Amino acid sequence: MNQQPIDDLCLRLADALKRDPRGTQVPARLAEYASEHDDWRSMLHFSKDSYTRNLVHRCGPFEMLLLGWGAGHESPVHDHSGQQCWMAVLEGELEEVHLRSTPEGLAEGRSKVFKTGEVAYIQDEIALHLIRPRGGQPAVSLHLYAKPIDTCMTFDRVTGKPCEVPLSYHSVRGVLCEDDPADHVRAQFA
Ligand code: CSS
Ligand code: FE2
Repeated sequence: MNQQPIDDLCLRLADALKRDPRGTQVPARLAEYASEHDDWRSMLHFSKDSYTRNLVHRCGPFEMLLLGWGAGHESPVHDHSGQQCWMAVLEGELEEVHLRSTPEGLAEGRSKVFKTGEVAYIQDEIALHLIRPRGGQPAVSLHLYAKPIDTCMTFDRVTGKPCEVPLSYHSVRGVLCEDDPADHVRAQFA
């Protein structure tokens, strides 16, 4: 495998998380990568149907994904399975809306726009959230989940009803997953 800047980033992040599991250095590393590199383009796919989850790297402590957002796409309201999530915007602008679950349904909190090069952070104690691209334009984001997340809870926008959903990959290292994504993960990272 050729060592690309994004692979170098993964090595640095693995080292940073080993030294400090809270990931104090992660936002700076992600922002630096976002401003200097675009080798991620070879591992990104879009879909007209929904945002895509493209796996870059997976190991015990974390997974790194590229998310491709088409204009008008939106994530469900979701949690992060008790894990930490950093999101760096690589292209375009993304809006993050915080929400919390109440007995009466979902309550909306603050909304914030993240521009190219900016980094967002969330974990379950902060809020649930939803993500969507802004300005009628597509966007691309780089996500770090520590540890990897295979399922999450989604919440119905109207009733607030929770539902556990499996999370799958649209592609792994640029190769589309037409069959079982787990086979691609095993082939690349086992
Ligand atoms: N958590 C969502 C994206 S928004 S952080 C996901 O991984 O699909
Ligand atoms: Fe999220």
